[in-house]
Amino acid sequence: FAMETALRHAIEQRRLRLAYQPICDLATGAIASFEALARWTDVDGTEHSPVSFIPVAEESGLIVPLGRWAIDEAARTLADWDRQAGGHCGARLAVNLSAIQMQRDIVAPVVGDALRRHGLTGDRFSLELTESAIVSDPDRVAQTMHALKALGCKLAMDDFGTGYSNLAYLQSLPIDILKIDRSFVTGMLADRDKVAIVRAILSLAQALGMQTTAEGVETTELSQTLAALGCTNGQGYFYARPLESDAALAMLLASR
Ligand code: G
Ligand code: G
Ligand code: MN
Ligand code: NA
Repeated sequence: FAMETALRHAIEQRRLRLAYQPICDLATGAIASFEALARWTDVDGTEHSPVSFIPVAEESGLIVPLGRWAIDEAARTLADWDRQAGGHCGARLAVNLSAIQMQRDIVAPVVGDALRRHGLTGDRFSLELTESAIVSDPDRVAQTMHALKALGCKLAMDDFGTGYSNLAYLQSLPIDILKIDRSFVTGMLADRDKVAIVRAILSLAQALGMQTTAEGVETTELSQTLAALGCTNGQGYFYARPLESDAALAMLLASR
């Protein structure tokens, strides 16, 4: 329970922060949006990875306050970036939603409140969810997704291709973006099976009228190959690592 207690205090004392990783148009390199990723530096200086603290948050129920904080913090940042840019800063922010958060919280009203509080329209946000959310409680998740769409938000399926669900949900749920999991992208230039999977995902997305984001774009060759295959956007170390807010805004302003 040591990590749970420390995480509870970190949330209460607002010691979590968000890092922002650009998602770029593969053809032009223009920044389309940033994914907001939770970061936690403990009081003793330890940097905890979300890979370890998000599961603790989910098991303990802390994912509800953590998730609410992330949504509000992302909206606050976007409003701040708009102020510093002297108008619409030109980017959208993507926030991750966990399956358990969607079961336990009323996510759409929470997003609506954050948008209102910070004077933002819903089209400035996208929400990333995983197939596990859909499997866990399909009716509730469908309702939440439609409510988020009614706010004007975009919806992205995260880590696409790695879940355990069937594909039927793709035709019934209002999904705008498929994020191709990094495991298919890493090493794809030397692996015809991976290329085949990426092609299949791209063709599925195109047929369903969805945009695509490739995760794990680490090289210029990957960005060019993915663009040539018709993938819309890319995210990865080739463009930038997750950045502190100031550095993310500087990159955005420099790219305009
Ligand atoms: O880049 P990074 O190590 O930060 O991300 C690791 C994992 O943690 C990713 O799967 C990411 O989706 C998840 N993650 C990061 N921040 C959040 C968050 O605020 N909420 C949820 N639910 N997951 C997050
Ligand atoms: O599950 P999700 O895709 O939200 O996870 C994002 C995670 O991927 C974060 O841990 C982030 O730091 C990491 N990440 C982002 N871009 C790259 C990349 O180009 N290569 C690798 N290896 N990891 C990346
Ligand atoms: Mn994500
Ligand atoms: Na994720």
